[in-house]
Amino acid sequence: MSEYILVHGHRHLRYAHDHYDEAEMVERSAAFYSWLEKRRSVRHFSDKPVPKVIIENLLKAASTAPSGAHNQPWTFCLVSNPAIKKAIREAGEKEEYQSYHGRMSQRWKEDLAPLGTDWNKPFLELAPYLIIVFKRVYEIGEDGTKHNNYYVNESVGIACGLLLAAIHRAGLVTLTHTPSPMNFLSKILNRPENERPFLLLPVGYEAEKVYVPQLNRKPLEEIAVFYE
Ligand code: IYR
Repeated sequence: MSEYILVHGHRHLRYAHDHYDEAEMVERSAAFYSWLEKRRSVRHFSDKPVPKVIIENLLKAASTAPSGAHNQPWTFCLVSNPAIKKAIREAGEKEEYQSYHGRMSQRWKEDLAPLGTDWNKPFLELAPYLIIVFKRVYEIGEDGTKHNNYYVNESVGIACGLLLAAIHRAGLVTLTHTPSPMNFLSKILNRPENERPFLLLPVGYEAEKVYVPQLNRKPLEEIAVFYE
């Protein structure tokens, strides 16, 4: 049993993080940045299968995210079943068709033009796995009372960020797909009332000879303000 103290009656374990000399910290942080910098949203997938254990590891990594009161307010649904993927694609494309043909403003469509997106979403069937992330807005106690979770969007957003990094680290690709409205996912996956769809991530290998939009990331001067 590791060393512990009691804080208001709750056990706190001794914790020591890894340390490096400053030169190594500079090197490690720079290397991590240049590796993350290579991550891109990819919209064209291969149907090459991905071992399930890899997907399980990705989810375990995502679920290390901090969350409000450590409520861990997320459920990850993994879809590899072709019939369910087809149902998701059909329902999703129906919504997207309506979005691209009326619900989205002209300005929005112009803003998306460089990304080359449209209502067609073949990746929903091609990618070997779809990860559908649900946020758990509340939990139901044993006596049937509802308890709201804390900072649900922030918590689930952070978990999704870690998931993106884990997918990149494994050598796989994804994109953050947010069909709108998303409630068809609750229906198809038969999710309970306390869960709401948050994000859909197709996961797999990129198609052969794939292209991604040319884009620039804002430089540090535009994203950070130092108060020294
Ligand atoms: N949900 C649509 C539209 C879309 C919206 C944004 I903001 C994007 O960055 C990309 C797409 C779709 O998935 O095509």
